[in-house]
Amino acid sequence: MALERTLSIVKPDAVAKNVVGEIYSRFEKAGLKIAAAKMKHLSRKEAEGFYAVHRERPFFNALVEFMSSGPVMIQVLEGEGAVLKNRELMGATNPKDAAPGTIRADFADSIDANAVHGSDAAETAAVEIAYFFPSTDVYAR
Ligand code: RTP
Ligand code: MG
Repeated sequence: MALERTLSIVKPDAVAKNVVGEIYSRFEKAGLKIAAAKMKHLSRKEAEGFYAVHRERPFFNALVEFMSSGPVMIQVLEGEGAVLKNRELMGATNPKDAAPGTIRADFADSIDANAVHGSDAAETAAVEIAYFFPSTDVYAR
């Protein structure tokens, strides 16, 4: 497996629930290292730009509304197979389908308020990381 980086976001619902530390702990226990991090309240425009691939989808407005409803924690995770490893830790998009012990099973309330975002491939990870962090703000771990 290759050393990878992936973009992770703790969404507004999970920040509001005060479980950022519990979620970070799961990353660390799985061997993922935090290579960059910041808290940010996304504007509508920033949320639209980030989720631009979904702009034609019926849920786009709700998604943008939710992602700009409160501060999020944005981090770059680094480790062996980081993209897939993070997706496994997150669980399925809809918490009803998420495997027990995953972040979404434990902290998400609905398919909209689903606690975390994670890049879905190495290529999208590179684009998403650059959307939020200049390369000088990402640290090799
Ligand atoms: P994310 O991008 O946030 O990590 O989530 P994901 O890969 O698991 O799911 P994706 O298909 O990329 O969808 C992005 C977010 O849009 C919302 N969604 N709603 N109502 C629906 O059918 C629906 N489908 C997706 C979810 O909040 C999902 O996280
Ligand atoms: Mg996605």
